[in-house]
Amino acid sequence: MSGVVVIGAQWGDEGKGKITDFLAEGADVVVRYQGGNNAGHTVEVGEKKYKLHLIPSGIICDNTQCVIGNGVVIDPKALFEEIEYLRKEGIIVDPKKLVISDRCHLIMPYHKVIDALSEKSRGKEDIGTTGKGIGPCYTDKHERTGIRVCDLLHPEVFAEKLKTNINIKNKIVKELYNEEAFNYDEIYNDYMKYAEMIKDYVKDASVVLYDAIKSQKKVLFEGAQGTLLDIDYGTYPFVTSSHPISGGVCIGAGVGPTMITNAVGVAKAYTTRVGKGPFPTELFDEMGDYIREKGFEYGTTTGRARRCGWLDLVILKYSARISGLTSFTITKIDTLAGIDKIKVCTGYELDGKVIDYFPASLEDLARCKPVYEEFDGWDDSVQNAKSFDDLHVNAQKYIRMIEEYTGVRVSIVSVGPNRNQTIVIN
Ligand code: 2SA
Ligand code: GDP
Ligand code: MG
Repeated sequence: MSGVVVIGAQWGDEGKGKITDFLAEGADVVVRYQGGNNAGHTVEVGEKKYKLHLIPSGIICDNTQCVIGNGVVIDPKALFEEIEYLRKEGIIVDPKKLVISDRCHLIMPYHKVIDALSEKSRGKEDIGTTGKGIGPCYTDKHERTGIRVCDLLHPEVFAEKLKTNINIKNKIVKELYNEEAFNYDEIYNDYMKYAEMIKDYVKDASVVLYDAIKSQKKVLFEGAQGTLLDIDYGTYPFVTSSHPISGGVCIGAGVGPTMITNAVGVAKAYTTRVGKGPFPTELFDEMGDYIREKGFEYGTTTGRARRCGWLDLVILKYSARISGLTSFTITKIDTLAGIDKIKVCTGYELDGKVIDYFPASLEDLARCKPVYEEFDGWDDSVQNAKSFDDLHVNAQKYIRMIEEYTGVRVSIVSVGPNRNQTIVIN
């Protein structure tokens, strides 16, 4: 049995899309299990660059089946725009290649409006969401008023649930925000068109995955966002509303924990974050700007500038524990090229003591001062390296240092955005 999960070990954008595509060549099925089109996963193959949001990165590989698990929230408009975009790029997307769980919750137009309004109402304390309606959709799921893909296929059920929701949402936006009401007929008609478009893709995805794993197929689970954006384990409340950690797979794809054999944590050689919230190793100086420009650190979905900082090993150790990581993939080694002295955070000083764990309380975290060690840098030659031994000796030391600190081996090093700029360490 072989189920492998690829997760983000930091605040997202670690290069999960690139690594999932790389590993997908040896996989039969690639699965998304949480999040929605807030994600932006980039895959570069040859001269082509693809940006994926909702569809698993395995779609680029010809013989890989893709599954959107029940834990994902689907904006049907965004889904069909992405399918259209991929088709224009010559990628086949049909019901044989893509399966969508009947249990996925639907992002509705009112979720996007409420996302924007609640961000506005938070003022300076806003979360910095992507504005895709993710939080309000998961809120309805847990409130038990959500509308699922299976409801779309039963128009009378959909109509009933939509009516109830519109009544509630209209009250909220009118009374609380003094905004325009939502129009039932408009939304109903649009979603009935989506029902027709989606119906052939819809299955009980958990059964598809169970059968695949039982018949010895290789299944890859592609996490979106990252550990520190997890609703339970992240920097709450500056998090997303789902479970990007490896444990999210069981709930978000409907597979048992015994079916997952490996968990790969993807981490950049430094740290980035987009949106608000604490970030202990953040750089506010020219070094931060250098990393942003060299690494082209701008949001794949929103285009927002990403905040940049040094590698934080406390975070990597935390991710390794929470997700039971069996290996790390370290990306963007090439971005740090040209920096003379590279700093790495090995602990936090909290009230006079050095700790090596990530505190739950943001108030404690705010008092943490990173403790740094300094490493000698390397040059641009790393982007042409084809093996670990080809890497500049200081880059090799950096990788070994990560393994030593976290106790988890590094199995892949990425030295550029392209699929062929990937080194496997045996
Ligand atoms: P949301 O929209 O409710 O999930 O936002 C809540 C927080 O989660 C963060 N978040 C992300 N962080 C990194 N990358 C994401 N995807 C895009 C990318 C982001 C973009 O690939 O670059 O383009 O801006 C992602 N999605 C959600 C978000 O910033 C909030 O901090
Ligand atoms: P994801 O959300 O984790 O899939 O990451 P994103 O696609 O949002 O952001 C990662 C960015 O870094 C993308 O533009 C990738 O093409 C790029 N990338 C991935 N790995 C590397 C690498 O090793 N070096 C460089 N220079 N870019 C990389
Ligand atoms: Mg991303």
